[in-house]
Amino acid sequence: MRGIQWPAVMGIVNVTPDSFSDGGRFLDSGRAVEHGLELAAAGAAVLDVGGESTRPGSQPVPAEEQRRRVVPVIRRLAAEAGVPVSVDTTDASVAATALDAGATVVNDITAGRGDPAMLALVARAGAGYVFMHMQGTPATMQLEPRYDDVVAEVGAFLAQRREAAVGAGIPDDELVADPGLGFGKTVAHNLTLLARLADVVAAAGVPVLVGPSRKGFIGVAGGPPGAPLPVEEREDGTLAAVVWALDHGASMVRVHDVAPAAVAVRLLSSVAAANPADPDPPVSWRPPAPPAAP
Ligand code: PMM
Repeated sequence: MRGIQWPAVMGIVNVTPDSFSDGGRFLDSGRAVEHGLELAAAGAAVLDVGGESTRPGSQPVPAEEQRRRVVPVIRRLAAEAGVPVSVDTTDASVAATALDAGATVVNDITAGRGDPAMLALVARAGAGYVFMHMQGTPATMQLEPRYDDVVAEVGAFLAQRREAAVGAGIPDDELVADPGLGFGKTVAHNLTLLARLADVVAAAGVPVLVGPSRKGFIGVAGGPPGAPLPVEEREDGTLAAVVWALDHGASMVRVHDVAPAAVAVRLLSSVAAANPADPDPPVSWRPPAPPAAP
């Protein structure tokens, strides 16, 4: 994803009636635009606009309806927000219209498996591409998630989808990989992926995005035993997960509440800069490698 300074915060703009934490709040396009502008002012480096809820049990939203929701919002945010706009969709026809309206990044939770036209479209458009791991589909993914080794399987999947994306013509520097917290994973799977995030980053081979914001495992792991926090009380836990992820190699975090995450990015970047001799700095803060000699 070119032109992004790492690590970066992706701000979530859900133009949906039913997303799990903010469904219905920004369905009106004027309110969604206002919200996106606020997130950009709070420090979002990218605004991710979606018109389809992917909460567990949700059903696909027809492309026409997704377009109706996201295109006016993307058009205005691309013109006014001063930061890149991404479209959160698995449908290449929605992505194409969004790119025409000014989006420059596609966030695809199926990593190109949902629509065979997606990778070629992104390559042709020269857009950035976030590709995510998901076991199953949103309709079924939380019924019985199973892995022998969640870190190895998610890492291998991301490496394989990176190859598919590069093979389709998307260059490595446009790619961002995402282990897909909450997408076909138990609480234990999500915690293991965070605990061993450095292994996921190493397997992916491109910058990694982590999206813990307000998800169920934050409520379970962050609440008292047996009393998970409700969705409106998961902001502190989200920030804790953001700090952990940034300190273990994440290059981007996707959040609803941008301001605290932006503070975390600045603070941790300052801490890392205070020890330039650190032999093992977080991956995302390593200076870019110098260009190879001709
Ligand atoms: N989570 C949601 C939606 N889209 N995209 C990526 N790349 N990573 C995520 O973790 C992710 C996503 C679900 O959360 P939301 O409905 O609040 O946006």
